[in-house]
Amino acid sequence: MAELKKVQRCYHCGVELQTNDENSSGYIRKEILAAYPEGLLLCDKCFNTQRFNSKPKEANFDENYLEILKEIQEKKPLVVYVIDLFSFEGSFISKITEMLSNVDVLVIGNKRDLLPKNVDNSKLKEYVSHRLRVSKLKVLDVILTSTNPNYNIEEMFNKIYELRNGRDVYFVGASLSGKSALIAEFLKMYKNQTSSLIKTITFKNTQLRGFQIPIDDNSYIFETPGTNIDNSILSKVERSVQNLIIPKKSVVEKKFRLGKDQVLFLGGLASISLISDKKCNITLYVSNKINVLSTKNKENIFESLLNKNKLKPISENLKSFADFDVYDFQVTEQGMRDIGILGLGWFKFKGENQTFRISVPKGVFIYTTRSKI
Ligand SMILES: Nc1nc2c(ncn2[C@@H]2O[C@H](COP(=O)(O)OP(=O)(O)OP(=O)(O)O)[C@@H](O)[C@H]2O)c(=O)[nH]1
Ligand SMILES: [Mg+2]
Repeated sequence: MAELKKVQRCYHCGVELQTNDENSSGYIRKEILAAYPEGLLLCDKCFNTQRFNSKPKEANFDENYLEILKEIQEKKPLVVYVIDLFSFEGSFISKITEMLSNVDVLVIGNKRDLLPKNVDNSKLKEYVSHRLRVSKLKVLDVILTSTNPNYNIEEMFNKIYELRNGRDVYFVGASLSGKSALIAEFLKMYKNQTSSLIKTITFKNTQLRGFQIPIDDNSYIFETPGTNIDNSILSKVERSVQNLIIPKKSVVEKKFRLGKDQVLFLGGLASISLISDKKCNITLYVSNKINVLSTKNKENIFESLLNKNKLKPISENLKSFADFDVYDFQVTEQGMRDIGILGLGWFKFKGENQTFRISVPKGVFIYTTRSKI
């Protein structure tokens, strides 16, 4: 009689599993297949797209951008590193900071207007400077700025002229950090006293374009294109939701006392809960357009609140809890700490060996640092 042999297929997409070709459909590693001969298995592709909950990843960036960094390494200009103070950690892509490590850097902490007014500017500057030095950048100075309304713009340009010492100046920084807005403000005060014109250029060996502004007959300010932040929540939601997530004015601090079995929903975009026993105070910094709902944690709570229209804003891309990565953060450090969700905001608390459980849309970066403010 013919022998029946079961074909092993992916539990999610149904494709036949195979262990030979990583680049063809149905691939699964030999060891996994061997370890679970009778298991319900997923092919690699489904594992990565459906269940994947790996370590938070750095953003990918356009490899062309490395060519601009090489140019900077060769020319040793003054680099003006623009950082969005509200979405600070998005600026630290290790390959980029590594390539800037031998260059003079003036750090601009932009969007100061989005942080509460009562925040101590000198402590904030110290924090920013420390964070960049940890990333091995050669920080000459830090200036906090805003273009909305204008704050310290003139100081920034005086500082650039002082520090550049006849050299070119490169504006560098993540997309949306405010490079173009700062340069637009600068151009309002700028008088071209050279024989060259302001023009857009294509950077050497790339298709990347930016502005070139003459400062004297031998040197220029270059505006480089921003590096993409594909691990920010902004890259995971639709335009209308992005508009609610990006604060338009100073964020209002929100204080909560979290107990075990309680969960905070930041709209339908993320959640924070406490796993450890001892109650804990947290202060949350997110756009004022995000409704924060505090509720008792129970099974299927996300779907249940979603169906009852209790969460605002929500995204078309986040319809079930399977669309989220879930992380447990066991806090081992003492003192004031932040846990942040890139692009969305962060919360501050006192480190006391707590464990927080955070859920974020798949692929969104989360981090913990010493408290910023
Ligand atoms: N609240 C606030 N918003 C700002 C500030 N500076 C810029 N923005 C806003 O942030 C967004 C991005 O600013 P851009 O100047 O286009 O940023 P960029 O760094 O040039 O971005 P790329 O060109 O993508 O690299 C815009 O919506 C600006 O209006 C600021 O100081 N405060
Ligand atoms: Mg720009």
